[in-house]
Amino acid sequence: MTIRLHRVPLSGHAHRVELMLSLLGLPFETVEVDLAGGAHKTPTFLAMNPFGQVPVIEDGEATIADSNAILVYLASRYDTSGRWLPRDPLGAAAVQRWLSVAAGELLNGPGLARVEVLFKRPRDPQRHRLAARLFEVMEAHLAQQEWLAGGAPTIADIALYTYTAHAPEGGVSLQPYPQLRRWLARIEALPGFVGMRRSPDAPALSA
Ligand SMILES: N[C@@H](CCC(=O)N[C@@H](CS)C(=O)NCC(=O)O)C(=O)O
Repeated sequence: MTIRLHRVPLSGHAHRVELMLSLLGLPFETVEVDLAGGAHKTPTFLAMNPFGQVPVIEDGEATIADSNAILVYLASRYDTSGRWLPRDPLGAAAVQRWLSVAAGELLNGPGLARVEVLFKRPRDPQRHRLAARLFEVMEAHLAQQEWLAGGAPTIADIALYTYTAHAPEGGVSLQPYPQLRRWLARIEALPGFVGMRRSPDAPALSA
């Protein structure tokens, strides 16, 4: 059964789902949603996600919205090894902690700094302060362990990857964070890794 991923190519939320699908080796097809044309606010789309946002997946009879919820679903349903979403109490809590960071600090800092640049919106300096605080915390954490939620990659790493890797597109440099850059490289070396398209006039990702 082919999974349908409703997405836009420059959405890091959608990319984290595409990356997980690819790492799990699952067959999927992408459905491009015309956000500029308001396709995500039509009754058909709102029936899949009342918040009117990508990503959404359709997997047979199941429709799931929200990138982190989709990562939980994919790992729970398809990862027979159980390594992407640990079930033990401490492992599960460690993953959930970083999923919250992905929906909070990561989005509100580097994620929205990138949106401001890409869509030429007014700049809020608070985005860069949040990004610096987040990346300092991640840098210290990754000096202690190779992956965010323990000794092996989990959906926590996938949830945090895209908007961290693409932070330079929002003018947030990754140069001060060598541990962070090594962690990005470890994710990029995973079998099945696929990157997200860069914005055409964005700065180099290594900036
Ligand atoms: N919590 C949601 C956030 C998704 C989100 O912000 N999607 C953006 C694109 S990156 C979107 O669809 N924006 C259109 C809108 O909000 O109208 C998730 O993790 O999937």
